[in-house]
Amino acid sequence: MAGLMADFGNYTHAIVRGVPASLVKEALRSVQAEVDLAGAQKEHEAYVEVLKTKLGLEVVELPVDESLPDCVFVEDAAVVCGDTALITRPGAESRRRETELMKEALKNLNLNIVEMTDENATLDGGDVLFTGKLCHPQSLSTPKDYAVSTVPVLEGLHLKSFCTMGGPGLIVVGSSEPAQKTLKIMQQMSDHRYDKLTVPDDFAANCVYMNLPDKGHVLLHCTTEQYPESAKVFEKLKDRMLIPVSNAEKVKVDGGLTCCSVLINKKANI
Ligand code: CIR
Repeated sequence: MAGLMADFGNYTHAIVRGVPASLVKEALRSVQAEVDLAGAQKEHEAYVEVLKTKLGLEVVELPVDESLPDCVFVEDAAVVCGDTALITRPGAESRRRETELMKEALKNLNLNIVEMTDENATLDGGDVLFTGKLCHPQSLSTPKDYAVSTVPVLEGLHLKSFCTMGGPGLIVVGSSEPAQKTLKIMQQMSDHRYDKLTVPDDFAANCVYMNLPDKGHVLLHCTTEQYPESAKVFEKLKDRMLIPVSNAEKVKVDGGLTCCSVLINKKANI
């Protein structure tokens, strides 16, 4: 774990997958909403462009599969910690096959693959928050060699829908009561002390932190158009390269910024 902590936020590769047309009608969602396909594809392309061009990550793009309406949300198919990748067993039956190409891609990147063998267990990557010190999954069985603490998610789809890392030791969390309560439980369960940054909108707490050798601290966060009050909070973080990224369409099917990539540090296992 010590090596992982030193490398927190350091990534060389990202795995992404495009937006299928089937997302519009068939992607799972907690609230009925009309998704504009072209808009969703455009904002996803802009997201991938940030990873590739602005940040210089090596991006592996998996082919879109129309039979998997939620396949753009690759985060849920795997949890990568250092040179080990856990292939998940997503809770939604309709999402289970998303792991097939993800597993191949992670194998091709020479990561050690761990699979969930318990047919009764389910896990979505969006439920696992790696803090650099400890893993906080929403539930259930993860490989034994990770230090984990389990937290109940009182509201919202995934743990990371309202709670992510904004930097080493800094947890970004939404201001709703359930979000704050979840964080409190997380802190009570952990020996580590975290700083907290509260943003007014729960979904805006879903941001992506990186620490890249030639860029320093980087934060992909919500745009002013989408969440004006939360964007103001991020804009105060002067020591980071701040990159506002829109997900106005994908959020209609509960997709946040972390959901659209699996980030990997290949330097860990050259
Ligand atoms: C779902 O409901 O499963 C997808 N429509 C959205 C998944 C978003 N993933 C995430 O928060 N990690």
